[in-house]
Amino acid sequence: MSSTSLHACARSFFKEGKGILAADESTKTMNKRLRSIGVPEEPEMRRKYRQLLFTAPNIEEYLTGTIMYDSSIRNKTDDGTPFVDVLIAKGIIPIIKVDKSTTEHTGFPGEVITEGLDGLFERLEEYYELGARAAKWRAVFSISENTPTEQTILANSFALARYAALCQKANIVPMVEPEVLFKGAHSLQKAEEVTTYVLTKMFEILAWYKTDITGMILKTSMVLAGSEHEKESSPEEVAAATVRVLGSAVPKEVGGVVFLSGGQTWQRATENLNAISNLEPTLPFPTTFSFSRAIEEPILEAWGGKEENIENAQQAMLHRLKMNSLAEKGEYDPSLENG
Ligand code: 5MM
Repeated sequence: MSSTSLHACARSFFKEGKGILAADESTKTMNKRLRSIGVPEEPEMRRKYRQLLFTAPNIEEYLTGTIMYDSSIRNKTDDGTPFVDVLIAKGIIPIIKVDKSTTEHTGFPGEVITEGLDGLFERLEEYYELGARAAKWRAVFSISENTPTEQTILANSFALARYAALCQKANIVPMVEPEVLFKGAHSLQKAEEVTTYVLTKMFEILAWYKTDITGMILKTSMVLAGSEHEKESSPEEVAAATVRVLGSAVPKEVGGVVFLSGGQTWQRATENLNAISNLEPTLPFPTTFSFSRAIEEPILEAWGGKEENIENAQQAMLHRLKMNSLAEKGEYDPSLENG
């Protein structure tokens, strides 16, 4: 695919009032979610849960894409329809998680490195055939007195660059996700410094490695004080810091930027997204949401693994999507949560 087509494909994920659902939990993470609601950790329960999400009526009003895990992109509904066909029929573009998770970064205590490059091009070719038009790779950075180290930032950035180059060769838009963790006692200012540094380095390496910045999407953390910091950042503070970081560290020609929720409550994630959207016109690229936990927590709770709760769970999903859709337009008001 030409650079122009990759850019057009990246841009097609950004439509007013729409975002991306991150339903790409690995088996381990999905089992943790099922365990939290007392549901057996079985392949069939994971399939039923994904079926509930992908078949929920009217989600296409709020979604341009859904990130899937390897098992889901191959899975089917009760009547044998592949999940990807269900999504494509609704105009929702399948995105595939292609990293193979993180492992200890030897020599750098407390830090992790993302794996999954071996055989990646062949996997991407297969995913393209299965219907994926974008692929996601997540690197993780934690903030502490001594982290993230330069070595962890560089090693992860080189892996992100190689993955992005392979995606583009396979006509797939890379969604590069350098997540700076919310967990920790760091201040908002520290989060801003670290996120600016990580993004600047990563984009330097992506450019040096000759990847096409116009044909990729950045998936990033919002900039906020750590979960254990004495003071919770206000939406206005989060928005100002996030927009400053994006404005200074992200090349203006990038295809677009999406936000992860990172373990914030669903309400905070929506409020912060809303505040960011109000400042977004100052940025040279489009932005939207790509939440997992901040969309899925209320759905899992409403479902509880019971057949008779599916409709309620799908309504909970639609409600969260609608709230985030409003936030994407800067029109969210917490009073709408009950209305
Ligand atoms: C759904 O979680 C994704 C996969 O994580 P694991 O490999 O740990 O199972 C994750 O990459 C997700 O897409 C993003 O981090 C955004 O999720 P949140 O919950 O932060 O919005």
